[in-house]
Amino acid sequence: MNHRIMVPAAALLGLTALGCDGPRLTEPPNSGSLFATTTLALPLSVQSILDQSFTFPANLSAAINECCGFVGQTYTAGVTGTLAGISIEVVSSSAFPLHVAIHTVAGALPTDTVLGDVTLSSNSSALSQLIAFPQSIPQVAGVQYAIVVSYLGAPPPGPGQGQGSWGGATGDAYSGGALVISFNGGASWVVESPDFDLHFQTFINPPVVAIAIDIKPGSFPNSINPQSHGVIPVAILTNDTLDATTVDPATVRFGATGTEAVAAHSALEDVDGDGDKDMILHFKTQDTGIACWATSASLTGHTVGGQMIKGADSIKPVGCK
Ligand SMILES: [Ca+2]
Ligand SMILES: [Ca+2]
Ligand SMILES: [Ca+2]
Repeated sequence: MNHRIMVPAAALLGLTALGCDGPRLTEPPNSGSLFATTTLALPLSVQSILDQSFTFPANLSAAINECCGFVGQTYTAGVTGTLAGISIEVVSSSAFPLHVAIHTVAGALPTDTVLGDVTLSSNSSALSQLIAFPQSIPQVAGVQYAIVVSYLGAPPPGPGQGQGSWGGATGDAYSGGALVISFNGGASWVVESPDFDLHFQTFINPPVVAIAIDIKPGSFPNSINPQSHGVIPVAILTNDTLDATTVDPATVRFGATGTEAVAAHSALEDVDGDGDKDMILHFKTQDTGIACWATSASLTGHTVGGQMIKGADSIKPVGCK
């Protein structure tokens, strides 16, 4: 088989011309025109988790804009949530910016449905850089998606028109997807070889499950003196959407926004008397950031399985001067 875009990585770093049949329509762009310092490295939010990751071994690269203007890698989401971002391994000396899109996949090939896309301020991107998208991109565990790259404004693809290369490996080292290429601007796609995969990572923000909490169980209104040096008891109630015994108490925060106080103490008991165990936690009032004008307080955390949870309850500040 003639592998049209794959060459050993060492050779590809110099954008060695590859066996393409397309006409060479224009001269290569001025490689002296470099982009400003890339600014796409963004901090991941604390809740983001690394989902799919294929970064090793490295023995192949795919030339972008050589045979094909569009090069992609499909992947299978491992967890459900929204895409916090991706990373890819593309090196380039192109004068054109790299465009990155997430497509849906049908029959192992990208469709023309773009869930989100972004044009980088750079011609390249490293695995250490998070590429975030302005759109909220849903990810469903077990479903395939595709990362598709191209060079915006580059001359038509053809021999010598390679603008960059995306590192990867042979041997089907990533089983959840494959390298895909399009010879016709994304109108149709082919899997170059089921053995070929390109390096990438995906990061997911898990969905947050709304939970029921009861500040000061057994009493209402939930009077809190923000100047108190005592503790506030808060119950996480077990219901149809949450087994409170699965909450990791070390991850729980409570206060004005739900990010403030860590629990000074936690225990499992049937707080509301409905026969199932709930979690009762105590928080130092002075750690909660609750102000005299507050009308509610929030609790966040996650289960031992990584599920994010969030709940709120009303409060009535007292003792304020
Ligand atoms: Ca594969
Ligand atoms: Ca209460
Ligand atoms: Ca209960």
